[in-house]
Amino acid sequence: MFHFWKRAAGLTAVVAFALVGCSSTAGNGSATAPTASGTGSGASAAATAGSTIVIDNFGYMPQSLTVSPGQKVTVVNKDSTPHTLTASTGKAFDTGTIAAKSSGSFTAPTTPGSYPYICSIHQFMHATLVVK
Ligand SMILES: [Cu+2]
Repeated sequence: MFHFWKRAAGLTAVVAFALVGCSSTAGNGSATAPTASGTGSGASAAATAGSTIVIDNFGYMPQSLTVSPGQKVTVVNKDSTPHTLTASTGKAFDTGTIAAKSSGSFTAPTTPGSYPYICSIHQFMHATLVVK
């Protein structure tokens, strides 16, 4: 009888541990605070954007860059992973692979318009080049 009670108590402890594990995971999932850090320097980044696109942490900055027709655009890859900057349609422009911690460039299309682009290696990365 004593042994049975001891086993039951052990099982209860395991279940309680599992529940704690679940609830702490849910707590982490709902905490969205860490994304706030990038927005503070937005004003200064826009002021110096010019015709340079920066790739940092699997994202393009700025998300929309306006350039003149045929303008040269420099692309700086700050990640430790190779990336490309490739027009989504029509092959209007393509930097080819830009090595980690390196930079590349491309020439903007001469036809005004809005050109979405992606990284051909990580196709979830996307932003837009506006020519006008
Ligand atoms: Cu990439």
